[in-house]
Amino acid sequence: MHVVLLSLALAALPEEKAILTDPPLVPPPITRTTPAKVKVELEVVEKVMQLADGVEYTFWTFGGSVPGKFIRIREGDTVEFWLENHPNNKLPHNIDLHAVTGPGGGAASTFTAPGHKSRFTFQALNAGLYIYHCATAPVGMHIANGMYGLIYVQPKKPLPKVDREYYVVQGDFYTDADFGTKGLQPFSMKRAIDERPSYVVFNGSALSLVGDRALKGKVGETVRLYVGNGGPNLVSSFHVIGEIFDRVYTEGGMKVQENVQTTLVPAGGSAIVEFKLDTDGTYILVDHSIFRTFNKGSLGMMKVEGPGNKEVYSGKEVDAVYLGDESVATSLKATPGTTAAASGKPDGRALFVQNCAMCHQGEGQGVPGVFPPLAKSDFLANIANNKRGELVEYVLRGKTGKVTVNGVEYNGVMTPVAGLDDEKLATVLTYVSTAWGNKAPAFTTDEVKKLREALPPVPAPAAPH
Ligand code: HEC
Ligand SMILES: [Cu+2]
Repeated sequence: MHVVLLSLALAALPEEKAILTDPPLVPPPITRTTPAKVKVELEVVEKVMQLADGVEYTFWTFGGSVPGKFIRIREGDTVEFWLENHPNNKLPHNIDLHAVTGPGGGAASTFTAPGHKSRFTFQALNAGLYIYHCATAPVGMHIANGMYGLIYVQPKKPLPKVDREYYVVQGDFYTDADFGTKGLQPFSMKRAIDERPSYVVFNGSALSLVGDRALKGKVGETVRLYVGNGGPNLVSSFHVIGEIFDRVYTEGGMKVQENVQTTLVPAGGSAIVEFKLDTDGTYILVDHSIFRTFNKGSLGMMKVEGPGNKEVYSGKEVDAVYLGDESVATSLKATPGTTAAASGKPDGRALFVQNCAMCHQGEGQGVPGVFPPLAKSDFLANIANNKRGELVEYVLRGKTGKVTVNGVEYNGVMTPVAGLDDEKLATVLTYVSTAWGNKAPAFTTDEVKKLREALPPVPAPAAPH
């Protein structure tokens, strides 16, 4: 009796085909108020794409993109799911949808060889935002190659309307070569097992959400991000620099948390975040495990067009010289460890480590793109030989603007170094001029004294306006 009723009910459901979208787009909200039978067709494609600028990788994908296509259905829908494995592919694949109630989330029922397709049917019992992923052995490798995406089971009572919805999924990638090594990079099982990714990116590439591909918005609009983390290993501390999430549906469920700075997105998990665009500018999506952002690619952008709101955010209002507290500067002069005990004379290496190495690094090698090298620097050689007063000025007054060192341009800020008397300054300048094979003449205390006296006067602090 029950069986008959059930099949009658199934037969009565209206049928439709799900709209699937590539990241960062999300299918339109479902406006139906009753369940339907929804057909989803997802094709597995193995293909080479860019992991970063000039870096190629053979991705395995659900629908040709990483993450795979966004699937949107409604709570209570019956889903007829088709997995198609393209005949040009080399491997069998399957799919485990976390939105599925049933063994393996569909994995065993969808195991499909190249040139075949499989079908299974499930009922979407629980609303929420769910990861789907391949679960074919070696599972970690299939996920690491990009086989994940999001399926949103829209609640019967849908979330409030917003102006824009986007789709962003983080993933970690494992190549033998370090970040940025050009060319086609093979997967490294060793690094994957060690959980030492060379890339951590949004939407399958360090380039996916930057420049022309940045997410877009306008002041006054509301935005909802469907955020996922494919892993396979890392947990994401998802943050948007310059925004506060007005609402977060933590872990992609139904509970709302308000006013969140950073939300944790587990591997194989999700979050829905919402915020209003209150003023203009570029907002940066990051994993706040921040070396991943600056050194492994987890950086995306959202460009918000004006008119800006100066009451919400003024922009820079004052840029004045700040001389600090004289007593602090004086106490710094007595910093221990900068004087070699035996001779009483300051030690150049120690002074360098204490005053310069935090930026220019321990062997004067610098940090690419940020701090220029002092070791074998043609720029340093030039000023230490010919413009010795300028070098004194750099250390005492700081240095901004462009400098070109060994053909590479830097445009950073060197802050003034406090607490160096003439003897110590001479010692540290001698050290950097002669260490690591550098060949500029040494600085004497007398010379530094004269150069210091010859410096232009410090401009009076500009009055704040
Ligand atoms: C807070 C970080 C920082 C500290 C500390 C620092 N520098 Fe620099 N330094 C920089 C940056 C950044 C530049 C590039 C400035 C620019 O782009 O205008 C620079 C540039 C230089 C240059 C010219 C470029 C080159 O590589 O030859 C010299 C020389 C130099 N610093 C010497 C020193 C010495 C000596 C000390 C210690 C007494 C020191 N710096 C401390 C950040 C720092
Ligand atoms: Cu697979």
